[in-house]
Amino acid sequence: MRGVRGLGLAALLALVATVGAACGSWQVNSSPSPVNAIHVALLHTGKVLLVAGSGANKADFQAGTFRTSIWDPESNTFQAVSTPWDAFCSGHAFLPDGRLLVAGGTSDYPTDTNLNYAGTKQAFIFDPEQSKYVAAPDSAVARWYPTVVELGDGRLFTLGGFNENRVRTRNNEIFDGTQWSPSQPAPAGMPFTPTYPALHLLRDGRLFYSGANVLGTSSTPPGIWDINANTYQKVPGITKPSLRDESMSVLLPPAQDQRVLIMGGGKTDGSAAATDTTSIVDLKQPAPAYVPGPSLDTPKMYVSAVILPDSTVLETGGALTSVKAGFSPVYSAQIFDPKTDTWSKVADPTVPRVYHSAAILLPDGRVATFGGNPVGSFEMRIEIFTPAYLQTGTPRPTITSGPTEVTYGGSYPLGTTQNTALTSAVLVRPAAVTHSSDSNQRLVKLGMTPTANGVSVTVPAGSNLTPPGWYMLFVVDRDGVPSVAHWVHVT
Ligand SMILES: [Cu+2]
Repeated sequence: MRGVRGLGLAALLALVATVGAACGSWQVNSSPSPVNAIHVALLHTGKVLLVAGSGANKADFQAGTFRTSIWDPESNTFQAVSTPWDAFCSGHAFLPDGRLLVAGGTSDYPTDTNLNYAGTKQAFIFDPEQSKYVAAPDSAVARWYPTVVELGDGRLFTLGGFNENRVRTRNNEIFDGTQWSPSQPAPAGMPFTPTYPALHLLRDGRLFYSGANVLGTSSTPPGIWDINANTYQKVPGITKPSLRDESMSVLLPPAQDQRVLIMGGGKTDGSAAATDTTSIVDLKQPAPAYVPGPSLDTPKMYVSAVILPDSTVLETGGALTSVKAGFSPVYSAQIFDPKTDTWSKVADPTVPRVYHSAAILLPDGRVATFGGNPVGSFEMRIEIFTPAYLQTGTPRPTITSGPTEVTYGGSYPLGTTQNTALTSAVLVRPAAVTHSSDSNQRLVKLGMTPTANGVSVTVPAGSNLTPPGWYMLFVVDRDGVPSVAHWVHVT
């Protein structure tokens, strides 16, 4: 009897293990974040920058207590970083040399007479080599909730946000690594003042505004903005345009396909429940239009979406409605396959991720999630998703040698433990995410041919497709199993 029961349990456990292997698994990290992880960026050192500033905590703001920490996911250790201004609600993007511009932030919290926050002109550059912030010139316009997009020439286009008078700005600027210069406002008649607008750099150098934003107004339709000619081509067809606050949009992998997926969203003021709808647009078309995509398995806003090295997209976390309308997290995650435009269910996370949460791809192929800000508290736990591609039981491909510096159009030998079994080599931009917004997230497919000792990879021509900077290079085998990333600097 005992033996039979033991066998039954073993069979059951085997079944559970099989199901788990198909869905991946989540694990809460043994150490919580020491700071309110509202802004999260993966540095090319492999460490993770966690930026709180005052961390949505008015008492800390008033005390001048601003925090940043560096998490090393390999040693699971944290290093405090002196933070010279309130980086809470700043915007950020990597410079071509791998340093992170952190622009704007908070100069005041809401008052009795004005419920808006006030932005700051302050900007700093985080240097991963020195593990410290270096002062940058002030921007001309103060910004709270701005977006920073890297252009193909490596300059950082910065737009949006509330200024020091707590008013939405139309004034845009460009940071060239040394100084700021003004860029023209969006065309007349285009009220382009969203906060944390999601803009995706297209192969032709124009910027696609997906409709995803925070503290939303739907008064600006999705469209393609040529910031040089200053023209704006509307992109029609998005479903539920008024429910794209705290949605997330992603340039679908590979970036060569020039398609964008927008998923979920709601209303920050809590006046409506979140949506489960998605829309997809093919921006290669001369007159692109969104078409409905497959729905999420649950309505959600505060969506986190992360490009994975196997050219799929994980979406996770979120809530059924605004945190202002109650604490209603959803514990769900799915993976989108752009080859079939379908979602697959994966294991559900266990930690709630609502307003001020974030998720990033780690260099080892796992995904880490951070933060979340229900009214009156903050989620400090870090939870890590191990995708099914790391649970196949087969050996991972390994990159044993390769270049550090690569250039557009160049071909490079990679030493790998497999050659003909590899099906793709890709570059993935390291995350710099906040508020469901990471305009610079992308995966670029490399040319790849087998060699005697590995593969030869070719970087595509054109810096708009692969803006200059540091990328994670992964090779992926025929079972979809990625290597650990090899960092390369693209110029
Ligand atoms: Cu915020």
